[in-house]
Amino acid sequence: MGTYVISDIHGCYKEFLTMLDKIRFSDTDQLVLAGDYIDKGKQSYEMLQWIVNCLSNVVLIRGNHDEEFIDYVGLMLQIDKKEKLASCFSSNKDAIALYQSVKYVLKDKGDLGLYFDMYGTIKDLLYNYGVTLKMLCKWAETFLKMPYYYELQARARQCVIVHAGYARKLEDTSTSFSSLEEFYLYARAESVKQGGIRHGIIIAGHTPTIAKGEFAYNKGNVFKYYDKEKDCIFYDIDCGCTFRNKNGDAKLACIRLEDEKIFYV
Ligand SMILES: [Mn+2]
Repeated sequence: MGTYVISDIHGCYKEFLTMLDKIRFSDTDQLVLAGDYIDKGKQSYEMLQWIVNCLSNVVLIRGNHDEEFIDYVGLMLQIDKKEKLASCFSSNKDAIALYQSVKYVLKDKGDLGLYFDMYGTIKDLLYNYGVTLKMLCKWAETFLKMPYYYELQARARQCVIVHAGYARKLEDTSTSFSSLEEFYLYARAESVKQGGIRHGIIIAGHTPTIAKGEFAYNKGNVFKYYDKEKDCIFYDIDCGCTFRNKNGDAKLACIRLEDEKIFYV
C-alpha cells in the first residue's frame, strides 16, 4: 500500500493514465492529486470525467485553475440571470449561446473580459464535446467540494499536500497575500521562504520546474528544498508536463510518500 501524489495534470490525461500504470496504482493504494486538473493541455474533458468518477481512495485538492473554473461558471449563471436568458441546462446550443453572451457582456470590461475562460477550456468543452450547462455546473460543484490542502503522517513527519504553498498562519506570509487560501493557490517562491511547518513535509506544485529564473527551476525534475530552521522538507512536483511539446525537460512526476521515490512519465 502506497500513497502517491501527482500535481498539475493540466489536461494531460494520457500521461496521467500512463503514470497510473507505471506506479501500478491499485485499490489498496491512495492517490492525492494536488490540483490544476484542467487548462493548457488537450484533454481537460477527459480529466473532468475522471475526477467526477474516481473512487474514494483518491483525494482531490483544489488548484487555482480549478477555482477559476468555478468563477467562470458562476459568471455564466449570473449573466444568464441578469440578461433573463433562461438558458436550458440540458441544451448544448443554449450553453453556447450563453457563452457568447458572457463574452459579449464582458467585451468592454477590461481585465474581467480577459480573465473569463482565459485558456479557452470552456469554449473547447462546449464546441468540441457538446457539453451542457448542467455538466459545467456539476464540474464546478466537484471543484467547490475540494479542500485546499490535505494533511497526513508520512516518514514520521506531518505532511501537508497543497497546490502551491502552505503556512499555518496568514501572519507568516507576506502582505501580498490577502488570505491563506490565496497562499495555498498562488504562492511561488513564498512557499519556501514563508511557508512550511515545523518538522514537516510540504508537497506542492504550481510552479513548473522547467521555468528558468523561477525558484523551483530544476531542468524539469522534482525540486526539493530543506529548510534547516524549521526542519521542513519542501517538494515542488510540477515538472511542467503540459509544456512537453515545447520543452524537452517537461514531464509528469509522481512522488510516493512512504519512501520519497519519484516516478516520471
Ligand atoms: Mn497552479
